[in-house]
Amino acid sequence: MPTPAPDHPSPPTARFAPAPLCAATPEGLPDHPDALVVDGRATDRAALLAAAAAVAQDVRGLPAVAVRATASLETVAAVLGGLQAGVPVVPVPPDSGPLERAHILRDSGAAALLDPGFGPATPGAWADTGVPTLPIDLARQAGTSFPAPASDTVALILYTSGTTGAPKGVLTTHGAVAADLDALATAWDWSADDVLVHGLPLFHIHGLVLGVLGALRTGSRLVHTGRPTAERYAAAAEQHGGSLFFGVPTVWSRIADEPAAARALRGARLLVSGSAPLPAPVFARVAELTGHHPVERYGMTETLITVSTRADGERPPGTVGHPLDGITTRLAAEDGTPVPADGRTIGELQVSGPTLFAGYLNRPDATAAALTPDGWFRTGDLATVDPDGRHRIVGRAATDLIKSGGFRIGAGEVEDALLSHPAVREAAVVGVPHADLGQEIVAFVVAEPAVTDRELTDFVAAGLSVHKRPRRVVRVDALPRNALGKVQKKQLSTDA
Ligand code: MLC
Ligand code: AMP
Repeated sequence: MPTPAPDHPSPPTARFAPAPLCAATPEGLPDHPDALVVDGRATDRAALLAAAAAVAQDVRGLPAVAVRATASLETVAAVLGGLQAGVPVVPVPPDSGPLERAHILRDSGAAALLDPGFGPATPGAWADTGVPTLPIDLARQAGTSFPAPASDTVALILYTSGTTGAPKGVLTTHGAVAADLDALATAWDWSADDVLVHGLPLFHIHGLVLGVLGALRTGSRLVHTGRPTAERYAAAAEQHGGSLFFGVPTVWSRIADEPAAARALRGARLLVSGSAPLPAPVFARVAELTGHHPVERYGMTETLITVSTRADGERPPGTVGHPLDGITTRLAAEDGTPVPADGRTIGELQVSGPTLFAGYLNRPDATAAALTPDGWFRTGDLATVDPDGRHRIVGRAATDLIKSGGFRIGAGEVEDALLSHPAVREAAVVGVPHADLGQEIVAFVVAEPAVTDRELTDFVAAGLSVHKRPRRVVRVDALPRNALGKVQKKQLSTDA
């Protein structure tokens, strides 16, 4: 393994009092014509705030508002508008198919859908949903200011997969987001001097909470590259002076495969990886090409980011560092008893602190199951903690939660989608280790021979969303089952 270059010291930072989530500018921070650049379009903060205020006027008083969350300035204005109005925002993946979006819209109780593509001459992309569609027009600006919502007001309802069933809505409050962003700003020395670059989707916490609300709260400029490609990250470094780069491990792996693009990040201040484990070889290659040890941080939709290495600390590969300010962690054995922090003994990571969710919407059963009797969140991730407090994530307790390209996918949800195809009699979905995606979704099916693999993957992509599609389909005559009829996934082999 090549020797990574030394970590870079952090420069002095321009810290302003953090902006409330609903404001786009920390007090006293000068505006900038390119404060936010999303997929090549730029805005200053004042114009963004005024466009968001116009959205806020439209949605004020609604129980929740959905956003077709394309990677666009309109999505940013829509989310900010909902936050200003104190209305829970439900970001919906723009590629979500009818099954998934119908569930999200129904379950969240969204009374309107903000659609970046909707206008006088263009029908909304999802006019069929039965939820009234509203436009997001950046040219429509309002000067209204709204009182900052209380910290226990729900800011976002983010849908995330469990092992079975449809995705659950995670209730995330203004206070939780603010606490997390402030703790991250401290850990990463993240300030108004930074230019944040990423191209992650705007419907999960990585791209939206950290990648948009984080930039607004700290006052750093944001360059969203539309897509998270190596070339676009390199271009953002060169054209915009990007200093802070976010990516999931798949993005860092692809950057490591493009040496010229990777070298363009040498002038950055901090590279951050998260949402899935960063393989040690990718860490080493990124370090060699860019001169930076990536920061690795760990989190979940339900807890936000809770553990991270730091800008001013060591960043050895394979560790996610220490709990953020305000967060406490512990390891528990299967029977709930404490596991020693000896760097060797594996336990389930449990977390506590101000960044935790306020529960799953409409799912008190699932909320209760996710919490211990004394109120800690059971992450379901297996970890070790060494005597110095360094955390290492070593796996997941449930094999039916798949992480592919940084997306969390429930095996059960994909199986249900496959089983709704008339040619499929049985289906079992697993995550198989994959060099680029971390895990690849593989579907074992008992199906009519006439249906093609492509038809089945397209069926899932169209009904759920593109990233939930199996990348491989394996035909079997029958699924291996135990005496009780339960599928034995460990016996499924992709070797053939
Ligand atoms: C392929 N495509 C299809 C298709 N097959 N379209 C329709 N039907 C099919 N059957 C199209 C797609 O629409 C897309 O088109 C193109 O093919 C590429 O899609 P892909 O192959 O799925 O993309 P891929 O290259 O694999 O994406 C890699 C990636 C992506 C890294 C860019 O996985 C990604 O964005 N990951 C980020 C996930 C993330 O943000 N997770 C954070 C969760 S929060 P087109 O036209 O669009 O190219 C979290 C907590 C924490 O985890 O700690 O952060
Ligand atoms: P999500 O709910 O999409 O937010 O996914 C959360 C899951 O991503 C966690 O439970 C972990 O399994 C995984 N994860 C996030 N960050 C890391 C990391 N740095 N290392 C390993 N796994 C991670």
